[in-house]
Formats: sequence, structure tokens, C-alpha cells
Amino acid sequence: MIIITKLKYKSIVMRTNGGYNGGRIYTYIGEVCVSVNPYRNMTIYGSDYVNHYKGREIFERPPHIFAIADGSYKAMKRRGRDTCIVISGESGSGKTEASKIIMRYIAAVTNASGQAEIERVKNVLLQSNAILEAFGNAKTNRNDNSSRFGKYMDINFDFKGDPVGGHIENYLLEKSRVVLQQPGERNFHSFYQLLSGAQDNDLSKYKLKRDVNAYHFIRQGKASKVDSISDKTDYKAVQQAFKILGFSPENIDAIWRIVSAILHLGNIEFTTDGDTTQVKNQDVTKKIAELLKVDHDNVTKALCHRIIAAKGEVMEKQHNVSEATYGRDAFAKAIYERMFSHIVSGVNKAIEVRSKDSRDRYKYNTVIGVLDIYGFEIFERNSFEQFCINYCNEKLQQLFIELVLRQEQEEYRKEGIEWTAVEYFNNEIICDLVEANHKGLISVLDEACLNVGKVTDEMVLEAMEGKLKGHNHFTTRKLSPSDKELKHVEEFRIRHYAGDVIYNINGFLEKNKDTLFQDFKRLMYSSKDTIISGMWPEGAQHITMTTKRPQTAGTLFKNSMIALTKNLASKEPYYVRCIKPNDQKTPVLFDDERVTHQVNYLGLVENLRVRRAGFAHRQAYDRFLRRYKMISHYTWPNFHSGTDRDGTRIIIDEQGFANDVKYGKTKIFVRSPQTLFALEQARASLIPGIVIFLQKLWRGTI
Ligand code: AOV
Ligand code: MG
Repeated sequence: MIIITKLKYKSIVMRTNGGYNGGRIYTYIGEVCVSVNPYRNMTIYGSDYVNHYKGREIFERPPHIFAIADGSYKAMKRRGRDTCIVISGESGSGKTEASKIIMRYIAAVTNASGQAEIERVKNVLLQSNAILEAFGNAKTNRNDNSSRFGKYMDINFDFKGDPVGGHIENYLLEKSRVVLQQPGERNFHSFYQLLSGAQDNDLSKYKLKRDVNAYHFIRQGKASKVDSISDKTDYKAVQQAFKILGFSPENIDAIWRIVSAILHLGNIEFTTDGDTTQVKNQDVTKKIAELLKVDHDNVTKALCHRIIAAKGEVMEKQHNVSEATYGRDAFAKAIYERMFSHIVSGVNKAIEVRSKDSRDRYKYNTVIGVLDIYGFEIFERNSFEQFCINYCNEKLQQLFIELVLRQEQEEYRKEGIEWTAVEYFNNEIICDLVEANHKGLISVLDEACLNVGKVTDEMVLEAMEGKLKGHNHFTTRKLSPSDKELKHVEEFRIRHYAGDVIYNINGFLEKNKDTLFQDFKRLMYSSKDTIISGMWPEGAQHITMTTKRPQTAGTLFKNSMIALTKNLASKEPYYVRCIKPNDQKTPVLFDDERVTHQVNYLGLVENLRVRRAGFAHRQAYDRFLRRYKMISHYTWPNFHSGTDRDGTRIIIDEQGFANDVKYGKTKIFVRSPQTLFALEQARASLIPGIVIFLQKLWRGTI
């Protein structure tokens, strides 16, 4: 069993009481489930375990993620509450696995009557993971199957508590990976799956060789084989899942044709004679044109120059080689991203609620939301993508602080419960550093992007420094003479809740602007394949039409994060906090230092203090009385001799729990879960007797 032991006043470390190897990887702080990645397959998710946890109260069984899934499910089913399960933790700590375990649990405990449509929905929900992971996950230096997009999935339930549909919201895909990978990393799994898994005739249809090293876009990391992954098996699973989700053969084909076209795009080379730039290897552009079903001339034109409209006049402007290469990469990234969104829409179509009667829809509005995002990460070189990912983790930490640490203490204060405040670090200041209007880093970056003159990344860094000099969590300068890390000219450091990260400013401007020359949009729109042209509706616009400047990538992401946290805060939250035991991905090492660090920054120390000094359960007096009035003859069947609070007190005193509770203004606070158990048990043992009593009453035999 993992226990949390208090070492010193300020630091707490999770110790495995022989239990990490013994297979106990979960523990609780209050109702927050803490999970340690076992890095090996566990036999604790089978149907025996499902039955063990199904319908049980959270503290009745040893800690398990099933209990959290069941808790949120019960709240949704019994009380009609929208709930959400927020899974957080750094990269590789086990979030994605946790989210799948939760989904499998929900699938296992629902649809007792075996309705075909509900079985279909469950199957689709489970199968969607194979597809989304193929196109949205990749091997990084932190995790062999790292999520490179954020995912929030709502599962809709009917009044019987069966899943009838769902919806996926995806957040910012790390598309730069399509064209560039760090040493030791891979591109998205989909590329390798296609090359390993497709039949020979399919490969020749896509004009591909079965050789990863033949393609520039997927060989840069020099890590194409991953021990823990079988691309061939995964390809089959993805093809199968596409079918189960109802993707048409044409649609599946279009998707793999785009993947193939991207592989070919990476091999395009340009030459110049000083005036004009040309594609060196036109055999490659021919393949791309065929795969995307567009005109070959238009492909080379879009790659080598662009059409610009100025004052109503249309002109052609030649690219130089570096502009052409930039355009090619932007094009590859954009078509992959569009295709990913297209796939997510396809998944959403397959899982949308298919009510026959639109009036039924109101019955389907209880949801459980499951959030699985990219975890906090620090690499050798950190860029705009890590900046967004780590900001996203700050937002989730902020939500945790707000709901678990602040509101909890706020409630004690409001209810007039005696309480010594627990201090904690509030990371709001870091969220503000990134997102504040005018002064935040995203705003500064946006301002630079709006500037029509020549702006460089270094100038952005200077502007950031100008606005944020002296900020406790931001610096562009070395912290001390011995600080060797920061190279002032192109780097800045954010002191995140989970550690210091040094970001390299190079590329921030471009990634934030996220420009794609219009020519490529028109090219894609001109495709004879309606599935492909359908992904690019804006390509229909005439060249002279001025378009509104689109929002920057940073602002879009910021707004989506603000909307996400607002959505989560409107639901009853359940938390899974994932911990990574070591950086070697091994089941045999529990690295105390790494774990202590995570326990500290996740705020688990404070969480524990609030819970220890606090109460496992609280309930409004009227609800408490309604639930437990049957266990005292003073309050059963109705209590008339005082307030609800008086009635509550009678029950508690009679059961001998006076020392374990406190009375607030409107609620009773129960310290230990055991008390709650005992009350529940007392109630449960009386129910049969009460039913008989009511029966007799009804029959008039008493
Ligand atoms: P993450 O989602 O938190 O990272 P994953 O869920 O992908 O991390 O877990 C990383 C790896 O740890 C998995 O591929 C498994 O090999 C192993 N693992 C995690 N949880 C379990 C478990 N319960 N049982 C067995 N193995 C497990 V990232 O997506 O990188 O933030 O962006
Ligand atoms: Mg993940």
C-alpha cells in the first residue's frame, strides 16, 4: 500500500510500503485519487475488480481509480449532476492510460439490459482511442506514447445511466512535429504505422517504399523503432477502428493519401538560378498531385511562388529557397492539422447522440467529462509548443487550487467552523504572466505579430523584457553569475509551478502567426476529391477578397483554455493526480527525489493538510436528515420537535459520533469516512425492516 508519510514539516514523500512492487499503485487524499505509474501491466482492471468496486462507496474498498470512476458515475446517475474527471500529472505519468481505464470501467458497468445502440456507442467510445492516438500521439523523450494534443471527452447518459453518445473537444495539436523531431523522438505514430502495416499493394498505391529512412519528415529523430510499440499491429487496430466508427472506405483512403503526400512533401528540394526558384525533383511533386487529386502545375506553383493582391491588382511573387522551404513545411503541418480535425469530427459524428425524437434530447443532458491533456514537460530545447502545453498545465493546477484548496477552506470560514488556514502557493500569478491582457506574454507576442514592419524573435524577447522585467516568475537574464543555463540573447525562463523551464524564442513569432500562404488553401480546395476539398472551404475565396486577420495561435489556445476551465468548474470535479516514479520508464525504480518533487508541486502536501484538518464529508442539514432519519425513532418517520439541525444532532448523538462532527451554519461536517460508513450501514440494515413496515401500513395490518 502506498502511504504518504510526513517527513519534515514542509515536505512529504510518498513511500511504497513494499507496495509499489506489490502492485498497489493508488491512494487517496480525501477524494482525490493519486496514481503512480507502474510501468508494467497490472492485473487489477479485470471484471473481478469491476464487480468489487461497482456501486460501492469510495472508502469501502482499497484505493482504486475504479472508485473515482464509480463516484463520478453515481453522482451523475443518482443526483443528476454533471461531473468531470480531471486527470493531471507530468508527461509520462499515466494520464492517457488512466482515462482509458475510466472509460473501460464506465463501459463495463452500464447497459445491463444489452441494448444494441448502447453497445454500439460504448464500442465507438472505446475504439476512438486507437484512432486519436495514432494521429495525435508520438514518441517523445519523456513518453513512448505521448499525447501531442489535449482531449476533453463528454460522455452523455440517458435517464437510466447508460451512455448514449459523446463529444470530443481537441486542443492544439503539436503540428511542428510533422516537419521536425528532436533526436530520439518520432513523428506522429500514423506515419510509421502506414509504412509498417499497409499491404504492399496499398503502399504502391500511395507511391511509398517500406523504408522509414527514405523520408526526411520521419527519420530526423533516428528513433523509428520503439520497443514498446508494434506499428504493424497498431495499423490494423486503426483500420478496424475506422470501420467500427463508420468511416467510409473513401474517407479512410483520403486520410492515408494525405499522410502519404506529407511524406513525399518532406522530400521536395528546391533549386534557384538566382531569379526563379524551382522544384528539383518533380517526380515527387507529381506523386503529391496524384495523391491529393490536384493539378501538378498548381502544386509546383504554390510551392515556388505566391500570388498577392495589392490595391486590387494581382501579382505573382517568387519565393527564394528558404521561403519555399518555409512554405512547404507550413503546408505539410497545415494539412496534417486539418486532417486531424477532420478525423475528430468523424469520431464526433460516430458518437453523437442519435435520438430518434428531438424532444428526447433533454433526457440526454447528463454528462461525465474526462480530461486528458498533454502533461507538463521540459525538454533540452523548449519552444512555443512547450510554452502552450505548460501554460495549459498551469491552468489545470489553478483549477485544482481553486476548487480543492481555496473553496474548501472558504466553506469552513463561511459555515463558521473553527479552522487554522493552510497556506499554499497560488499559481495564479503564473497564469497571469502568460495570459493577462496587454501585459501577458501572449499579448506581447500578439502585438509583435500585428506589427507590419520587420519584427524578429529577438525583438519580441526585448518587448517581453520591457513589459515584464522584475516579474518573479520571468527572466531573460541569468539569475546569478553561476547560472550557466540561460543564453540571454534568445532565451527566457519561466518559473513554473512544476519547475523552471527555459524557452528558446526562435520560431515563437512564426508559430504564433501560423501563416499559410493562400495559394495552398486554394490548391487544396481545388482537389477533385471532395473529402479533401471539404477540409479547405476557405480556399473558395477569391484572391482579392480581404480576409480578417485570423486570431493568433497563442490567443486561440488561451481562449480555449479559459473556456475549458470554465466548463470544468461548472461540473462536479473528481481528480486523478498521476505521478511518474522515474525517468527510465522502468517498473523497478521508485525515485524518491523525483516523486517528492511532484508531490510538492502538485500541491498534495497542502491538499493533505486541508483534508487532515478537515472533513471527509459535509451535507446540508435537511438532506442529512432526509437520508438518515430512519435510524432513530426520534426522527422517524418525521421530525417535528426542532430544526433540521436539531434532528441531525439527535441522530449523531444517539449513534455516538458527537466527537467526530462539527455543526456549521447550514451543514454538518463529518471528519472520518468511517462515521459515514457506519451511518450508511445503519441505514442499509434498516431498509428491509422499513419496507415491511410500510407494506403493513399500506395493507392496514398495523
Ligand atoms: P501521459 O498520458 O501522462 O503522458 P501515459 O498514460 O501515456 O502518460 O503513460 C505512459 C506509459 O506508462 C504508458 O504507455 C504505459 O506503458 C505506462 N502506464 C501508465 N499507466 C499505466 C497503468 N495503469 N498500467 C500499466 N502501464 C501504465 V503525456 O501524454 O506524455 O503527458 O503528453
Ligand atoms: Mg497522454
